[in-house]
Amino acid sequence: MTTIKEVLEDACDEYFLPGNSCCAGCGLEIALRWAMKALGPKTSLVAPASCLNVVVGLWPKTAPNFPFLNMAFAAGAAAATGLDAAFKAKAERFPDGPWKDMTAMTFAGDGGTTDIGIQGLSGAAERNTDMIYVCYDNEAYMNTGIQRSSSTPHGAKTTTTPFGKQQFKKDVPRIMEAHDIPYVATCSVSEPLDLYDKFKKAKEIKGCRYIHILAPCPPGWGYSAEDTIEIAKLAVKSGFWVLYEVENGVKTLSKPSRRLLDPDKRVPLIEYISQQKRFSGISEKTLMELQDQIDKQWKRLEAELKCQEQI
Ligand SMILES: Cc1ncc(C[n+]2csc(CCOP(=O)(O)OP(=O)(O)O)c2C)c(N)n1
Ligand code: SF4
Ligand SMILES: [Mg+2]
Repeated sequence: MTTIKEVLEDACDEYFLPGNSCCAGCGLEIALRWAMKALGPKTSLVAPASCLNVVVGLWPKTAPNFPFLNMAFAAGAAAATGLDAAFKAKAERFPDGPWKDMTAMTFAGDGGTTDIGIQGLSGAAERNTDMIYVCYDNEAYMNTGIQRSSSTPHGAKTTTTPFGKQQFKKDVPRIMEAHDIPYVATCSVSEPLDLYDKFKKAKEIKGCRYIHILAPCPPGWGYSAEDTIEIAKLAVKSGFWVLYEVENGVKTLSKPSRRLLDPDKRVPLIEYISQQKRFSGISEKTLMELQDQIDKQWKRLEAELKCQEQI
């Protein structure tokens, strides 16, 4: 894994600039800052309707120091498809122009990915469009006042699930895996070096790449801004959020999650849940259902990894 010293030497430039209007402790900001450090300025970003459109601010004081395109809510993947086609056509026509080796990337929220954007995303994946699609997952529609999305976890309160969400979180990385695209990865903002390495790797791969980042949101989840990293760490350590990569169909657990195949190594889920107001008053029954779902996800992972070894 890249070390922090190497990042400071090789990627000290900042592309998502400070002074933006993210809330203090915003997971999205950390995710984008580190992703851009890995990708560099020859990246053109598509942002469907989300907090990201707003936090970048107004020209001439905008935070992104790279090409940035605000897009309609459902059109994230379609817009990156168009950008990629345009870059390739321009690069062929003007070989000395700036379009060669541009990366088209969508950076969408969970609402823009797991709900309204999934049709366009699935289409782009089926075509193996040469782009990176990122979902920063704060587990609700934060920009419009904390409404539930299909990525909101079971038991979490939002303004549209005031007694806790009944359904379970949709597993979109697994859906993307089923598209047989060259690269799928999950990340957490609490593991920035892991995130950095995954984006570096994704940059070198051709075809459709999908990266799903857990990006906690202090006002939406109900915790203090200074606790973002701790909360994101607990999501990983409790086994709630698994870090892995799938490269050409081969799945590997990433280092922070590897030892958690042993259930005794996972910290109790309640340590993660109890720090967030959105889970306040959660019943024993709901907590057990959530735990069951997490255990099931690990059992399935274990079976998949064993099956791979046998092939
Ligand atoms: C078609 C359409 N419906 C609704 C909206 C209003 N809207 C803007 S941002 C947003 C929430 C986006 O949620 P998510 O993708 O999770 O990003 P986040 O706000 O959490 O960063 C909504 C509903 C819109 N812009 N377009
Ligand atoms: S509401 Fe949440 S995701 Fe949006 S800017 Fe604030 S912390 Fe970030
Ligand atoms: Mg969201």
